[in-house]
Amino acid sequence: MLASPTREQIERNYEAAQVQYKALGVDTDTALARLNETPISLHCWQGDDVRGFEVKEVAVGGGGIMATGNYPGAARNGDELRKDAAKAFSLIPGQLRFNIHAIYAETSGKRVDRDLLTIDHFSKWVEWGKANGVKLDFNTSLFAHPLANSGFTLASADDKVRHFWVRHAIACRRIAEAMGRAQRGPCIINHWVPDGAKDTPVDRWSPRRRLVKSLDEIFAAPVDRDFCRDFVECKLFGIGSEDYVVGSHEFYLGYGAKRGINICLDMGHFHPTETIADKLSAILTFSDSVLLHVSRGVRWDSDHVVLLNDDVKNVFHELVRGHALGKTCIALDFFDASINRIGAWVIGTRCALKGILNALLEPTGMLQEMEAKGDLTAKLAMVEELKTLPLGAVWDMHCLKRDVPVGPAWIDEMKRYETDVLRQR
Ligand code: RNT
Ligand code: ZN
Repeated sequence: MLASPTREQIERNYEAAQVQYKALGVDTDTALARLNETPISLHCWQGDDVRGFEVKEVAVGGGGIMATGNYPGAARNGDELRKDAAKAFSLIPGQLRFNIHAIYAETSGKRVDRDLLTIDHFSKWVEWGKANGVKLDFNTSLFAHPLANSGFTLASADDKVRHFWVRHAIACRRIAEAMGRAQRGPCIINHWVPDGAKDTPVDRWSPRRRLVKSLDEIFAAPVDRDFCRDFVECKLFGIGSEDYVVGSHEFYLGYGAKRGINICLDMGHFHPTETIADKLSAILTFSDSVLLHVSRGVRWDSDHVVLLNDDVKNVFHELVRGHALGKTCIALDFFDASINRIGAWVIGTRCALKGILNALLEPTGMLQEMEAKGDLTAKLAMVEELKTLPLGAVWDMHCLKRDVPVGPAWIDEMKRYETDVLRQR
């Protein structure tokens, strides 16, 4: 058993922390209330290594993304995935949403191609969401399909291929709209398109023109945007698209600005030393909303489990400092098949939440005043002093209040579930 603090210790530590933060003008209770109002969307694809439940004649991979590892216990169907997600949810405090990819349709053993998917194929997800008070988000799946093998989907020069994927994306928007109606609130739908080339394409222009055409066709389909809220996600490179990705950052920034579609920023989709924190104030000066894929790039991979690192802290600092938390849809995007998959969800989500809390506990007004007065030394010194304040004591109180394990106690619960459920699969 991993030792966790007792209730008395948690309360005592919280009271001491409260005094320390109060001295800086920060109210810890207010910070916790705001944290609790901030939803995070957990990605279904961590539970089964982005495999999905499609009935296929042959397994097809690709699309520039890949989960590596063979840790036992991946979910094999919707019931297992829902059960695993519920276990993860029980170990994470706060309002959680669940983010479904189109390949997680449940078609009762029938082969239904992606352009023919409807809300009926997601009825189990909708029922589960309703029964558990979990709102759903959605994604088009333009990979791991014979018509994606060429490396081009919506930007394909083959009209048959391009039309197929346009029909798929429109079908997905209708599904998102129906999910939104069922949950009486928006369903966030993300459009990520893997199209690109491995090496030195000499025509970078035509695929981009075709992607514009496809996106225009997709967004022209009438859906109620109160329920279906679209975002487009850029990328710098993928496996097999190292040299060129059609939907690059500049492409979607331009497309979004011109067409009034908001963009998704994945933290792993930029140059290794480029971070998204500085992009938020620029983008949100012009857009009313942004979707975040909280992720962690490591060298060539963009999808390691999220940790409480400076990148995560800085993203949430920017959002809180800019009063932009409410304009931001926060989702997670990573997949690691080399560790317990529930553990991956819980580590990543708890770290993202700690990142938000860390930002909410900042005496931003005080720092901004120092900066405005030109006292840059004091500002820098304060920024560093703040780093060792007792964030953990406030976080523990949050877990206690929300009735989820405090400290490392969740690791024991995860292990128990692994023995009882995952290793029996
Ligand atoms: C891929 C994108 C995309 C996917 C998911 C599965 O590079 O980040 O968001 O990870 O849609
Ligand atoms: Zn992503």
